[in-house]
Amino acid sequence: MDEDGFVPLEWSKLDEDEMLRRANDALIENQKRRTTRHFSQQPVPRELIELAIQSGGTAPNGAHLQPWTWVAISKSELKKKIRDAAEEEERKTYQNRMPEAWAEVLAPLGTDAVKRHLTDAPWIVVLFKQKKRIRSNGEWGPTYYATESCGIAAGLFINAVHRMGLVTLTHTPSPMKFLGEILERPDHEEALLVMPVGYPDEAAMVPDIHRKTLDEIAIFHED
Ligand code: IYR
Repeated sequence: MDEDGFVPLEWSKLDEDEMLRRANDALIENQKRRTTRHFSQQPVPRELIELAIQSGGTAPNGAHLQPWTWVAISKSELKKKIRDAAEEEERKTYQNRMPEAWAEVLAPLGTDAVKRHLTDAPWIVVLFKQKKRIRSNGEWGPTYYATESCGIAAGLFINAVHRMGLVTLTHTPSPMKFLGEILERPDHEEALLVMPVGYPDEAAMVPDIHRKTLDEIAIFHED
């Protein structure tokens, strides 16, 4: 291939033993990741957050429009404002808006309307999805598969945070409109996820839950 705008793929072959070793290592490492609600207030250098965001930004995404904006907040006053607004919405959700079918599956996870992690964690990263973008002709155009793209990006971000020895929690206050208002994001950006990042508290706890087995999550069709 010698088409304009293309460069050779940088790729090197691994032998099968090495592939298996790496696949196992990745699984073992990923199995250690847990979501905790208990964060230490110990500071985390901005550089680590920058690196995690850059990992998130490597995600495959619709038409390579990279339809995400990551807002990283360590400013205490702003974290408090976000916590207050999130708790106000969440109180309504937990008290009035949450159907029984939802409450029953959340109960074992110990979630509630108190969002201490939003002020305990040294950083909160809010991921916004860009619903529109400026075309090369200067007009507004749509983005494509922006939700899927941001979902993949969040996964890579979460993985990067885990690999650097920190913890995060995917918090989804609902509705999330207040985040765009507080963080002064334009209307074409929609908040998708709030991810506090930091060290776990020394006494951090996690629910005693288990992941589904391969047989429970996968179906293979082979020759
Ligand atoms: N958004 C609420 C409720 C919540 C919903 C699900 I689905 C969870 O897995 C966890 C919590 C909250 O953040 O508490």
